[in-house]
Amino acid sequence: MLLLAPQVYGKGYDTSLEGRAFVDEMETKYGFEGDRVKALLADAARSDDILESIRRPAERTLTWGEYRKIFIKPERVEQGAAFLRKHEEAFARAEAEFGVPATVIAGIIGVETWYGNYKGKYRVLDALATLAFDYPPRSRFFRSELVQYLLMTREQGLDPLAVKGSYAGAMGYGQFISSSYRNFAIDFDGDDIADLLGNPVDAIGSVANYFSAHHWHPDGPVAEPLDGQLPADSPLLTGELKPQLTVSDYRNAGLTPELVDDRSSPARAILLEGKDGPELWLTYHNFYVITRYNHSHLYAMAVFELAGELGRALDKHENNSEQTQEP
Ligand SMILES: [Ca+2]
Repeated sequence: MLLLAPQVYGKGYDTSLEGRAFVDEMETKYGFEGDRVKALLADAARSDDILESIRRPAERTLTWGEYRKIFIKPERVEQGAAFLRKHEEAFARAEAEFGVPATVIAGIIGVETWYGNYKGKYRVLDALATLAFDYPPRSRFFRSELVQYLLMTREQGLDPLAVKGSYAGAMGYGQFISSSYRNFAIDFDGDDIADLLGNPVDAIGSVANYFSAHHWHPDGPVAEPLDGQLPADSPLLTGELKPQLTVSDYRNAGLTPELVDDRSSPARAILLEGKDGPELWLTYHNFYVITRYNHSHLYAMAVFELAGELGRALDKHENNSEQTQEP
């Protein structure tokens, strides 16, 4: 009896079963030319680098102490302060319009791309095709992002072969994924184009818009360090990113947060492995909002701390300018 060899459809994503179904969907559901989508998939290259990166994100392999060191360093603070001063008007407008502090917006762009200096080295098409068709654990999500990417590049008049981004297909100053680009990118400099790839002003407005849409509370607290400790298995260290307890629960356990008077405010304590040992923090609603950008409390803490450093750097700069202006 002959054993049937597994059917081979060729090497490119255009000839695999999933690829052909994708082409059909783009044609029938979204009105793309089938041959055009097929050609794009034929051009898309599978990348082992990308598969390796998605399996080992820094947020899951590093301690807070190690993670913090990457993002909170003098050069990143100095360049961030310069970025804030350079785009002062756009930051002020974003703050006024969306209620999101300039330093938090700059903190995001600083952590994501070092203020636009590293926007990613992979072709977004390669990243999304690789993860959509060769990474089963998240193929649904990335297949959907690949659909969104083709829609986004069509809407924005971009060449889908040309855009570069991260290993996960995130693009531009704020590393928006395709669905976020379509939902939250705004034109913020008045030229009617929402360009997050090359226009820092549009990126500043769009990051603020993203936070506002995810219910950032203007003037709300983000996080504060707590004196005292909790055992690692304490029920007060809840697992979910969204706060499940309140300030009251933590006060009742003898902890003394100071930022919030309202005891019914949602809060979540987190225990971090810092460079000098364990750090206990109480995080609030706005900290959770930062995790809507990247689902990691280490990420949110890095943005929060960088924002704090940027605020101090700006104050210092202002004080120095005032002193030099004195007669
Ligand atoms: Ca624009």
